[in-house]
Amino acid sequence: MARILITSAIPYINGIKHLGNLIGSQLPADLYARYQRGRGNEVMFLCATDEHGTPAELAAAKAGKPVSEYCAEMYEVQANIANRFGLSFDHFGRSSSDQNKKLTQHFAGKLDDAGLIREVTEKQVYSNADGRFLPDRYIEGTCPNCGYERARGDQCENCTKQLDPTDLIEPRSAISGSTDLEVRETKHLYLRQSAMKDQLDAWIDSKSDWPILTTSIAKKWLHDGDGLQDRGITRDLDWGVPVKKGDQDWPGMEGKVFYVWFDAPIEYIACAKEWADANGKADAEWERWWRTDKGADDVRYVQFMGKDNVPFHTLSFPATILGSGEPWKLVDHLKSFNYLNYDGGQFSTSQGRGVFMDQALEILPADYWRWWLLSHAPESSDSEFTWENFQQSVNKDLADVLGNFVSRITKFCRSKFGEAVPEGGAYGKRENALIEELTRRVRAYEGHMEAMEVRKSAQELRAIWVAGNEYLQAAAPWSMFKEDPDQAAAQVRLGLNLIRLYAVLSAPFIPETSARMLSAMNTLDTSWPDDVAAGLSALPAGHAFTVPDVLFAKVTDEQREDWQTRFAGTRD
Ligand code: B3M
Ligand code: ZN
Repeated sequence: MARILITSAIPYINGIKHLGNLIGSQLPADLYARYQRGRGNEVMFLCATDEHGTPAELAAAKAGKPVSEYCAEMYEVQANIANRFGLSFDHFGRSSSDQNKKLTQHFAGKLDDAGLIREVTEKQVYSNADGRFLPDRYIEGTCPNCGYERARGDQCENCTKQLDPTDLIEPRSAISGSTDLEVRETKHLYLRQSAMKDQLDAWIDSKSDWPILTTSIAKKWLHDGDGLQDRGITRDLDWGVPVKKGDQDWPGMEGKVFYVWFDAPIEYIACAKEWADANGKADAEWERWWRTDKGADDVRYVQFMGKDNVPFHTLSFPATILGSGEPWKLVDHLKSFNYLNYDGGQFSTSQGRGVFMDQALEILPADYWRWWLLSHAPESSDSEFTWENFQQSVNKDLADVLGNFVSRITKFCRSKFGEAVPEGGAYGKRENALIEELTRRVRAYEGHMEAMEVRKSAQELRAIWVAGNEYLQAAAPWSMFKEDPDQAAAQVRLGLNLIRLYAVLSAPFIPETSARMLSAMNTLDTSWPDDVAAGLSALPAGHAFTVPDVLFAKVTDEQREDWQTRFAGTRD
C-alpha cells in the first residue's frame, strides 16, 4: 500500500470561490485523492483557508467586521460549500491557526539561524490619520497616464498601467480617504533566496518528470535578469502571524507580521498537525506524513494549483524548507492548471463575474458540475465554460449515456425477472468481447488517473460507459427474452454488474451518484476491478436490488436560457 500526501492550493478567505478557482486546484486534487483511496492506498488530503494579508483585511472592512470574526465566519461558509461539492479533505484547516503561527515562527527562526535572513530598510507610505503604513493597493489617486480618479497604488484598473504609489496624483488612503500621507522608513526581513539559487536549481533539475510548463516557470525565475531575488517576508499590517524568531521576540520587528505568501504554504504542514490535534492523535501521526526522519521518506507528495501559484511552490516554499536545514518532505509532483474562462471573458471574484460555488449548487447537484469541470479541465491550455457546452455534456454524457444505461437495465430486469439479479444462461462471445474491451479501457483509465491527466481520464471513463451502452444495444435482451430467456438473463446479469463496476470507477468524478448506484445495487462492495471479469460477477444471481430514481435530469433549453441571463451580469 502506497502512502500519498495531497495538497490543494489553499483558497483565499475573501469570499466564495468561483468555478474557475474550483477546477484550478481543489477539484482535481479531490479526484486524485478519491482515486488513490479507491485503489486502496493510504491518502492524506489537506486543504485550508488562506486567511492573512491584504485581501482578508479589505474584505473584512467591506463587510464591516473585525477581521478575525470575518475569517471565522467565512471559514465556516467555505468549509460547508466544499463539503457539499464532495471535496473529501482529511482536514480543512485555517492558516490563522495556532499550529501555523508556531510553525511559521519556527521556520523563520531556523532560517535566521542558518544566516538566510537579512534586514532591509525601505521607504513606504504612512497614513497619519489611519496610524499605519499602507500597502500599495490601499493607496488610491488619479492615474498619471489616463486620468482615472480611482487608480490604485499598484496598478490603474482603467488603463492597466503598473504604478508605484508615488506616481499617483493626489494620493489618498483607501481606508479613510485621508490625504495626510507621508513617506517613512520601515524595516523588513528578506529571505536570502539568492544564496540558495544553486541548491534550488539542482533540486529542479532532479525533477525530470515534471511538465515543462512547471519547470520553465521555475527556471525563468532562477535565471532571467539578475537571477533569483531575495524576497521580503514581512509586512506592516496588524493581521497576520506576528514576526518572531521561534518563540523569541525579534528586536526591531515589533508590531509586524509575516507576508501572507510566507505563512500560507507552511499551512500545508501545520494543517496536518491541526488534523492530528482535532482527532486526538499524537504528533507522530502527522509527522509520519511530513518528516523524512519520522517515516515520510516513503510518502509521495503531490501538489495541485493554478499556474500563477507555481513560482511560490517551486522556489519560495522549497527555499523555506531547504533553508531550515530540517528533514521536511519536499514536493514530488506538482500538477498545475491554466485558467477556465467564462462565456467569452474571465471569471472574476472582484467583479463578481461568472458562476460561484454556492450559486452552482442552487441550480444543480455537485456531480453535474464536477463532471463538466473535470472533463473540461484547463490542462494544456485555457478552457472556456459556456452554457451550451455545459448543457450538451450533461445531457449526452450523464443523462443519455450513464443515466440511461442504469435506468434501462434495472427497469427491464424488474419487468421481466423482478428486482433480483436473474439466474440462468452464461456469458458468451459478445460478453467476453465486452470484458476484453473493458479490461483494456480500465487499464488505460488507471494510467491516465495515475498520471493526473484529468481530461484523458474523463474521456476514457466516458468510453467505458459507452461500451456498456453499445453492448446493451447489440445484445438487446428485450428481444432475446422471447427466444431465449436464459440468454437474456445472463445479459441482464452482466448489465446489473456493470452498474456496480461503473459506480466504483466513476466515484472519483461523481461520488454522490456513485453512492446512489451502489445503494440501488444493494452492495457495499467497492473493490477496484483489478480483474474486470471477476468484477463483473460480484453480484450473484438472486442478489436483490432496487430501481433508482433518474440519475441525471436533462438540462432543458429553457433552463439554459434562464441561467444564461441570470449569470450574464455580475454579483454584488
Ligand atoms: N491563496 C492564491 C490562490 O488561491 C493563494 C494560494 C496559496 S497556496 C499556499 O490562488
Ligand atoms: Zn490609468
